[in-house]
Amino acid sequence: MGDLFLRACRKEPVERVPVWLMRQAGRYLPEYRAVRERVDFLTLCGTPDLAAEVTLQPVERLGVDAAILFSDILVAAAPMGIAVAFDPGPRLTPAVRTARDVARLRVFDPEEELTHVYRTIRLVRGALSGRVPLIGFAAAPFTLAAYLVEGGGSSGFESLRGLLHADPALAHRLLEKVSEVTVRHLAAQARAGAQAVQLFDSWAGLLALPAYREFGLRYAARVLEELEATGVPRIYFALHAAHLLEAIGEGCPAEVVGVDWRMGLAEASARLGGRVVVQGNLDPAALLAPPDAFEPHVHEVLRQGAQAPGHVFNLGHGVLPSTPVEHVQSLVEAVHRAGVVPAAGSSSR
Ligand code: 1CP
Repeated sequence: MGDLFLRACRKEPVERVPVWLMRQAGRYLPEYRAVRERVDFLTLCGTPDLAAEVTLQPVERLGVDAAILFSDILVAAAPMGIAVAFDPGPRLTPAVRTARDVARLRVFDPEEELTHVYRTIRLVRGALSGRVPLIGFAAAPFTLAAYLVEGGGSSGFESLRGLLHADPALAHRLLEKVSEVTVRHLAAQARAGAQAVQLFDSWAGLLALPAYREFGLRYAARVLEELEATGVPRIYFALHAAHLLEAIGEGCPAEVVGVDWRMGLAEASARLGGRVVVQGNLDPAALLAPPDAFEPHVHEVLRQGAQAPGHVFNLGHGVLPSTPVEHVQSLVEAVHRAGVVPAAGSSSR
């Protein structure tokens, strides 16, 4: 049972649909908030004992079928030479705008600079002792580049989008460097014990299809391709990406593709080409309502997921901080109850 999630990623038979949740370790959990009262977010990410404790919290509380490393997509920016702060949104200084800025970015050795992340992974694997698998993650190159060029969060990331038009060659040099860092960081996570990896492309949806192919997909695909040798399942998640699904299905070497809540999983799976396992996609806002109200939506997600070659239940994006923890518990129980997959050959499927 401990490898249910990994079997689902590999399209192997499963007795029920596995479930984990993006941002399952986070502010909706009282035990997470208790840790955060003592330490700030970056200290938490950088302290293996605490990061491991927080990674395990949702496994203990919810009984999810996978753990996800507690870290952040922006931790890879600091060793590149960019100061990262959260107040509370991210602030990256200096912003990367010119040829000189890009040339100065360090393509570093993560085994030396991000040792704490891999130590966290080893601690978590030891504590889990095979109960559920551990997922590692990083940002897709376009998404990390968006934060580097903007110097922080943004709703439209106009700085990077402007750069793609003003100096595409410079944007490519930036994406090359970010891709190399990302491959190294994820390969090191797999070596340390991460049993699957997810690439978060949270801002890919800002691009039209041609720009996405050139600046988004190309680099995400390169990262995932280079990770094939690790043997761990690769998950690619792009937000707001309904218009990009055909391109992702054709060009993205991932075993699993995450889908946000804006499109049904059956249609998403068909547009992806019907070959990959889909992950998702309950609207995170559904969990703000009581279980009676969201359970029909859970069943609908499961019904549609059953039409794909494989399904990992998740939300369409991260758990919202204001979500009542009891609702999240009810969700996991509902998926565990309802997501039973009929044995092969059974006529009910
Ligand atoms: O105050 C706090 O405690 C910090 C809130 C928080 C948390 C819990 C941040 C700041 N990051 C995290 C953890 C985190 N981030 C995880 C842990 C594992 C889990 O899912 O449980 C993961 C996978 C991420 C990934 C991440 N960080 C993404 C990609 C996913 C997504 O949400 O689209 C992004 C875009 C970030 C950047 C980030 N980190 C934190 C914030 C507030 C933001 C968003 C910044 C913005 O406004 O652009």
